[in-house]
Amino acid sequence: MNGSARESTSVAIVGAGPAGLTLGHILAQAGVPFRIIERTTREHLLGRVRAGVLEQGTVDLLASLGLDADLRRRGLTHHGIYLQYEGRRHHVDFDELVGRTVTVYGQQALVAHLLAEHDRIGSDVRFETTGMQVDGLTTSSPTVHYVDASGPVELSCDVVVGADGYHGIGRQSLPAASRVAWERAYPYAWLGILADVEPSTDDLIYALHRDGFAMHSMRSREVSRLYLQVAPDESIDDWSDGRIWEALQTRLGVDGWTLAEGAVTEKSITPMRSFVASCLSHGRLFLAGDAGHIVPPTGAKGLNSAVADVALLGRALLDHRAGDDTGLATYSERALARQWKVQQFSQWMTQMLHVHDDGDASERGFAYRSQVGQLEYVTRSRAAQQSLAEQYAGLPFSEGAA
Ligand code: RFL
Ligand code: PHB
Repeated sequence: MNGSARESTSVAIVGAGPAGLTLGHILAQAGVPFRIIERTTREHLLGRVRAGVLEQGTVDLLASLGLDADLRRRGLTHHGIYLQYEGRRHHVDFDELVGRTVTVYGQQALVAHLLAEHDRIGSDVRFETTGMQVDGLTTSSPTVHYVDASGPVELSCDVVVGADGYHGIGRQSLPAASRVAWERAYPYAWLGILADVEPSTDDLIYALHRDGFAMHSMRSREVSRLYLQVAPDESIDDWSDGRIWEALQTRLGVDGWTLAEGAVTEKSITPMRSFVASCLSHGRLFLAGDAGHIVPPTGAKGLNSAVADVALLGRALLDHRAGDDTGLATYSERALARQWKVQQFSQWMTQMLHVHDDGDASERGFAYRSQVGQLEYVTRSRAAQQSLAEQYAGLPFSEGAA
């Protein structure tokens, strides 16, 4: 680009979501130069309400980087989840079944903390960039082109990391042959709210109800997070706060328990999909997080998968700096081997807990009754519960190809 400022770094990270920000900290701690280039504003990043559950492996990685101070203070340790169907609620006790727990800590809080720590250590993070393009990926010195407030920039680097989410340019920069992906859209979406009210439960409740799935999560002792299965083309304008609470009361209700209501401070509808790219690398470009794979949120795996990817990639980048490229060469295969197990779990939880509206009355009845059968099996079989607990609490980050 004519007139571009020519700059250089070692690792160019596209995207300041959980994947990009965490990778930045792994590199910072090892003294590897990097730049994080983000399209949106800092305010937009800080305003996004998304995931809520951190696996033990995610918490451990953050702790190993010294990034767990806020998490320890504000995160809520959960020993299991409730599965609910046909008006009955059953506890699945992860701690007792597999000796592990999960931590409820909002992605919003995590991103805020990771950014604040980048500010504190003086990391190179650029916001509000446009015109992102990458080239020279199969050379030893690729270039990232973008425009920021100072004008066009030509950033040469050693490695480019596409941590830029599902809609980013990282995946689009793969050659056509490597861009093959497997995908599945679901015929429903999640309507999520944040409400200023003390959670009415100790552990998260996942409920199958004839009207559709509902979930009770939380962000703190004062803030509840709740979700409802809705049609994918549903308009949020058709869901008054009153209608939302009424649906939540119906779907989450069990005898002798009350769902406390409070002021709704945020509401949005999110479509659901499963998506896996066939390859997470091309030359010196590596994809991490939602850029390479998406899961429906029922298994609470998206954010955790992003962190699992950068744990592997960070290690591989440090080995690369030390002259060993084995980790980079096998990154895609290892990350995808773990990811397919996560995909299967997320799809299984989703299928088991959502109402399927397709087919005639007999097919719908068949689907619902076999889901109830599956939930009865899971809530009565220790082996099934152990399998659920092992996967929900999180497979090892090193879980990959043999
Ligand atoms: P992100 O968070 O999408 O960040 C990508 C960043 O890249 C930027 N970007 C660009 N920057 C520069 N140039 C470009 N051309 C760019 N294009 C894009 C974007 O602005 C953005 O800032 O991806 P990352 O880091 O891979 O993180 C993934 C997670 O955000 C995501 O998987 C989770 O939020 C998914 N998820 C959940 N995951 C869990 O592990 N546990 C949960 O409980 C959970 N619940 C959820 C969820 C996602 C949800 N929604 C809204 C999709 C619940 C919901 C409702
Ligand atoms: C959340 O708290 O936002 C949350 C929790 C569990 C999920 C999905 C989302 O499976």
